[in-house]
Amino acid sequence: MSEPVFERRGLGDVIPAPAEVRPDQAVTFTIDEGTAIRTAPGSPEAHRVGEHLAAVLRPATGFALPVGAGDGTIALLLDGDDTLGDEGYELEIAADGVTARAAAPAGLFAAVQTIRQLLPAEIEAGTPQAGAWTLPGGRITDRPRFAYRGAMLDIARHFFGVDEIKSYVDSLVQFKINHLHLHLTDDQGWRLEIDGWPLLTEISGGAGTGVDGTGPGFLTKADYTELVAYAEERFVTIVPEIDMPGHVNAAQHAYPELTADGVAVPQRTDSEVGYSSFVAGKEETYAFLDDVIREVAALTPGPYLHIGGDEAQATTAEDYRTFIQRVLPLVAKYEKRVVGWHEMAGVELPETAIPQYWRIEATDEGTARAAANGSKVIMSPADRTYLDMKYTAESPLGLDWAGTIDVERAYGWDPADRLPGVGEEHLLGVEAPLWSETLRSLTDVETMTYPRLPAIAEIGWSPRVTHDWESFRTRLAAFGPRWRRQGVAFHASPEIPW
Ligand code: TNX
Repeated sequence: MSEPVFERRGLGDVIPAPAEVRPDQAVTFTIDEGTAIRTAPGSPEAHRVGEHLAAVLRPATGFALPVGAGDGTIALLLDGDDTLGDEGYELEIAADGVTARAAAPAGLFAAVQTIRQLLPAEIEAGTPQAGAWTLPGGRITDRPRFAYRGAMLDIARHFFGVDEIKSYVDSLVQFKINHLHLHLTDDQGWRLEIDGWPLLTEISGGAGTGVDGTGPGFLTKADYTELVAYAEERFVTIVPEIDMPGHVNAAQHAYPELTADGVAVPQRTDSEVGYSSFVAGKEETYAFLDDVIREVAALTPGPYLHIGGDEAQATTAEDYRTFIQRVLPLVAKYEKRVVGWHEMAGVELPETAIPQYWRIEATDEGTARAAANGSKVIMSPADRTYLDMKYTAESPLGLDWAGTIDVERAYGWDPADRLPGVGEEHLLGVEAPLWSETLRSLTDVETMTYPRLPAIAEIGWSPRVTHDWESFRTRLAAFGPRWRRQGVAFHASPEIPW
């Protein structure tokens, strides 16, 4: 009986599209039971990337795939050209072996994601499959357009635990996403344990604190630390957000000293926004925030701390300014770089501060001024990148205040053209936020994320010249069978030839 033949992949069948692809149709490389993975000698990180590749390949191939500095026909080397930057790589697939070269371990990790996608979809199976594990021959040279390619998960409106967030990281990294922004606090709930302020999580992380009174939950410091380490091993930086001065009902419910009159506010689990505010003129506010920011900074190895700043309709313009000007130095004191929703740019910012543009208007003066002053901007326009927007009017999950977003709409824009005064050189990158008012499970999260996140990931990584909807939708179709085997839920948008 002959073995079933797996469908072969083309060298360019990758999301995000690589910068340069030179196929060699005459050549293939086939992984077999004798294949070993050779990693750069003396680099524990390269070894870890090798182990990551082996862990991806072992279940479906059933091969041993040893990883070491000795022999091996799949080589992950750190002698790449400096022009590749931290995340770039060169991948050569020849008849006698596969060689990935990078200048830094993150580049090898990116190369591994490409290798994974170049194998037949059966590679995602959890048990051994019979067939030939053949890679298309040729050479890829690849590096990201933007340094920051993010996703955001709102664990305040609905809590998602350590295992769910790890699983989310696992699916995101396949598209070379390198930041996960965690929206940790909001009006409904406070989801990160803070020493000295235990009621934040005891009360506002307790039962019934999700939207509409759904489940409890918060991350202990140990949980958060475990997540940060898990993400870091996959070259993902966690960006923690403590939203302020609005979106603070949960904090003011737990601690009455944070309200204007010292009386605790009632718990709220509805989806309204813009009704709560820290008190800009009260010293208790800043004593509290000094503790919170110090702790979050201490738990977070990444450079960023997100202070929210959005929808502060319950804060006067003067108080907003006072408040932001008091908080900026606190973040600096604990050696983090401020990220904030772009409303923050209504206040004069240091050039290290990063506004994240989220609205749907065609212009924003504050963001443009900040960019002119040297700030880098993260682009998350709600009408393109918001993963919580419905795909169509019929979508059972999601909201529609920014319109509906099908895959073509998520793909059909460019961050350098989005806001006057904010061009390519002003951009740190792009992020796709997922707010969780209507979500209840990891399946819901995945259904809203896939297949739109790959569109945002490609916009963030691939050179503009590669942007092509027809090519993208064909490449995207290949993920249907992969996600099914991985157990990742997705919305089977009719625009895609699955
Ligand atoms: C706006 S986007 C918000 C969130 C909501 C979201 C729902 C932003 C910075 N604030 O509070 O969850 O819309 O789409």
